[in-house]
Amino acid sequence: MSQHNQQPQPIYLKDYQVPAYLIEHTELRFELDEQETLVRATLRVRRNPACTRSKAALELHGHETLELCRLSINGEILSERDFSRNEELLTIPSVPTEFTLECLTRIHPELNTALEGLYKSDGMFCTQCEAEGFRRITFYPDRPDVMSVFRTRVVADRSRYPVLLSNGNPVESGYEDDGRHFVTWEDPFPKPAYLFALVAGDLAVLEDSYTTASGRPVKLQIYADSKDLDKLDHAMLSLKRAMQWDEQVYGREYDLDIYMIVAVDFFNMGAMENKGLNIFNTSCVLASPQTTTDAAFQRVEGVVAHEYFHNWSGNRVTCRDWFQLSLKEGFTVFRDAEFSADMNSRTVKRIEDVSLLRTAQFAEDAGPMAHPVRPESFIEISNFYTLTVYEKGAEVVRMLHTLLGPEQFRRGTDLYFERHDGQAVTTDEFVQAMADVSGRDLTQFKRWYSQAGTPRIQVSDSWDDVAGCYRLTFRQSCPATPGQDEKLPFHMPIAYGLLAADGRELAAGVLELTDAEQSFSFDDLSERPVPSLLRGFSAPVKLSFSYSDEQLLHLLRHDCDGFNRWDAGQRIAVALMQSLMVDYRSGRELRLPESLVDTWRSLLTDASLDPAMVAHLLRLPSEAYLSELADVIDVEAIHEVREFLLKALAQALLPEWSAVYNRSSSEEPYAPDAAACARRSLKNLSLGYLLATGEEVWLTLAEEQFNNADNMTDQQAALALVVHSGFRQAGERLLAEFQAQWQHEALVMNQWFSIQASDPWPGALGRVQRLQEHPLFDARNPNKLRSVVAAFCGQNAVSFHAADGSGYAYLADWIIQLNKQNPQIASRLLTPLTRWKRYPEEVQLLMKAQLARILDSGELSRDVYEVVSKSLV
Ligand code: 0A1
Ligand code: ZN
Repeated sequence: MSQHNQQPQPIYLKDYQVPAYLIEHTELRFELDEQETLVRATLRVRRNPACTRSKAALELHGHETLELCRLSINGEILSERDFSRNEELLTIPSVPTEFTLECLTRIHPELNTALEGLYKSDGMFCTQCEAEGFRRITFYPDRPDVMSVFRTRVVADRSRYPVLLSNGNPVESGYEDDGRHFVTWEDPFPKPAYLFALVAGDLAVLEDSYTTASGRPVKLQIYADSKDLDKLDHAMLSLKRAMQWDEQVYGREYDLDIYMIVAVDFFNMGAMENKGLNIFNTSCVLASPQTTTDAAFQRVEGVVAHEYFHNWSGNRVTCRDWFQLSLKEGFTVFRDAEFSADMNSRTVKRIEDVSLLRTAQFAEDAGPMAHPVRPESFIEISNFYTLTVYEKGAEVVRMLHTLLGPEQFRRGTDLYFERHDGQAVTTDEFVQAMADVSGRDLTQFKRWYSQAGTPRIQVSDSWDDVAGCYRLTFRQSCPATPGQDEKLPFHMPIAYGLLAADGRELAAGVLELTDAEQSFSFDDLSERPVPSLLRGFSAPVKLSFSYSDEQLLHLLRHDCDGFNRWDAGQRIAVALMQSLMVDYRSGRELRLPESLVDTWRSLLTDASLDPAMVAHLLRLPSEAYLSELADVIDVEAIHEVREFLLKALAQALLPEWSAVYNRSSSEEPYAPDAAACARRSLKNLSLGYLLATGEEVWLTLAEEQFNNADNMTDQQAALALVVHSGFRQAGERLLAEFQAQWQHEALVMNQWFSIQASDPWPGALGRVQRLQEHPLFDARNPNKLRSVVAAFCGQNAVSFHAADGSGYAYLADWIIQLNKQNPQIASRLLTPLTRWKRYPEEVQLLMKAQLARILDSGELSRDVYEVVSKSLV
């Protein structure tokens, strides 16, 4: 903890220096014990020949909670005079050029509520070392450009911890005294400390095997609590698919004899790619039709693949420093998105990813924590595991893929992996590999890594009837972001098509924007076309073009780019909702235009359309997206207008919704394939509209679905829709039944919490406070906090933004409590408060007052201090 009168200082990319010492070999011995774990580290240290600083001291990172028991160099014990220690570093001023350092430390896993370093999750020991957790285990150069071979012996009580795991291959096992046993693991691949992992527990395992393209057998193991052994098949299947996909699409094989995944219940994030031993939040690995929704099934598939892909994009080639985080994360998100697109529907995956980007990432880019994909400075690196680094970073890689084309892109990744295998590098090296294979100058393109903010593209067109010439003019700009007032133009691909009146495509391709203003002409056209711009969302920008309603309808009907068809529908709905918001604010009666009803009717009744696509086309833009688009966010108007439209469309198209519901209800038993998921998605969308009418018949239908469902997607959808549609008594009844049925399934109960926390019915804050008293709520478990606190503050806008400011005070209370207990979670939960500038002035005051209260609440962690202080600027 750092007091804010001695404010934590930022670290700058420009100050990077190569490490003065390298660790050739790391030998660890853990004697695990809840209260007092002993860690003996034996490091073979050598001066770095690349370091030009003479007389550099040896600097080892060490968290303030580490208890140093003994420190020796080449067997000589060091006295207190030989080294110094502060809150972060242990410094030994004078050391030989090559030596063995031995360090004995004592740590306290059971007191570790931050869930970084070594901690206990229920009855097991596990670790989380990215980004800077290893320094909570032992003194070490905890930076990703120090890569070492590890040999780890884990010693623990045999009966309570029969399974002992670490990275690499098991090489030795046996018994020690007092009923303890040990296993020794050796990882032949040099790695940074952030990829170290250890697990000890009484775990069940699902085993399988995979033979790589070159014929090497790999043992696959997924470990979990024995009660969850029946929920591991989907993760195993996903893992094998991911292994095969990476061989086929990137030519990358797995490199160890064993690949292990462990499911833990207490975890700050989704999962972690530790070499050969991934550790997963249970929410990202467990799946069964009875307990898991379709969306969660897909998330498991995506996260399993993501962590597997890191073995090359992250582990074999890693980051030089944490400013380069997107080198591994942006690239790996791009890889997992393409994998999911290949396994399921490409268009649907793109729609989902762009929706997230345009709501949450665009909001981040417009907020006080806006930063480039490669940040220039940070106070706490944990605050930079962001949508910008991950999702926008993936968009940057996608743009390279679009600009170079798939073949050149693949040659670029081959060169990158080959050139840098075993190294810790920067995003420049990644782009250089792409430049080298393509012969292109990507200097301007690199601005995507250094400039923050979402570019705006204004497009206008003109038509010369006589010459048959159509002209598109693009103007690009980018708003100022913290520390960056002026932006230079970006280099970006604009995928496009030109459509004739009968829907034919007159031209299509990719335009490359490089200038602030740029025009493109298309000659010899027989008619003035309708432009389909930014197909597939080919660049992460806000593009505006003054489309007429007719043009948008034309795109909605005829565009061969599925993403842009959906986007045309979104543009129609957004424009309507924005004009209804004006009516709402001036007290005018809200009306549903007949033209929209006709369009929707034609989509609903066209049985030839892909149900997944229809489900997305007919889902109204979310409150979060409308908020992101607003100049000043009017939470109430957004909510009321969306509710109005939902009800009006429900009434106007009642027979159609009912027919679609029946058409998409299947007698067939549950299957998790893409077609069945799409059908369920459309069915549950229809159910939502039917319930929006408020009529009892549809409530009966929903209750039937709830009672008879053979899968969690249908049961949970029915529950959430009944609860959120204002059927209070029925909602209570179903919630009670659901609880009785699922109280022993933690992940299902998280959904039960979250459905209630996001229920906008008046009195939400009181209900949420009561939920926190529930015996299954546990404030130390991040999944529970996300289900209750984050769901209330992030998915229940009308309640969180209650006019009396009670929602803001509630969140601030949590932040103050969690600041000490789990700084990473505290800082993440804080996000909604940081967006105060987007609201009307009186709201701003209330939000800022709570941020100030947090700042004044005493000792703040670096995590919380950074976000609060930057938000108040
Ligand atoms: N590298 C992981 C993300 C991750 C980062 C930090 C963590 O603990 C604080 C945990 C996981 C990934 O991209 O999946
Ligand atoms: Zn990752």
